[in-house]
Amino acid sequence: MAERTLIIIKPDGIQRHLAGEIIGRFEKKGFKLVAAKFMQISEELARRLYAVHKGKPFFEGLVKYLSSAPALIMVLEAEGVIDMVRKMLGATFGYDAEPGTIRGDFSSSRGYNLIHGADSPESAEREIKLFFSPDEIIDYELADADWLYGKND
Ligand code: DAT
Ligand code: MG
Repeated sequence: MAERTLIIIKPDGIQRHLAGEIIGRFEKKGFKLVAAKFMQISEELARRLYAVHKGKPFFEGLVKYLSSAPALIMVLEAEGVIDMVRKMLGATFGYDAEPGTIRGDFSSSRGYNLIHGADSPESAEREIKLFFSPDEIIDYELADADWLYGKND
């Protein structure tokens, strides 16, 4: 099985009608969607997701933001997907994210940044477990996998 990562289109991404645009970028890149869930994240779950930031001045605001309205949570699969997704997200806030990245193209806020992506294999594993049970993650083949992931050797 190839590497997996967790992404969350946060409440501002849904409210601003950007979910399709964001998913489209990952689809066109060739990542395999293996799980998805649309839900309003509870405050408790938001606290667990962002546990590493507990105690920081922005923590309570961050928890409130993430749990304020529905979000779309997905698991994407591909070799190297964790780092590729992080590059596609751009820097943490849109005001200094590079154009061409999701945050750079669609956000200019210093608080709302549209999307979350796990930052390491350890984070990805922990975060996927917070949102999905094993039977909610679907193992299947993409018909164009050779073209998407071929190595020309
Ligand atoms: P990233 O989402 O790029 O991994 P992070 O893990 O450092 O960034 O922070 C998690 C979230 O916390 C981020 O998406 C938005 C919020 N955040 C981080 N730093 C912040 C700050 N200085 N002020 C307000 N919110 C902040
Ligand atoms: Mg982070």
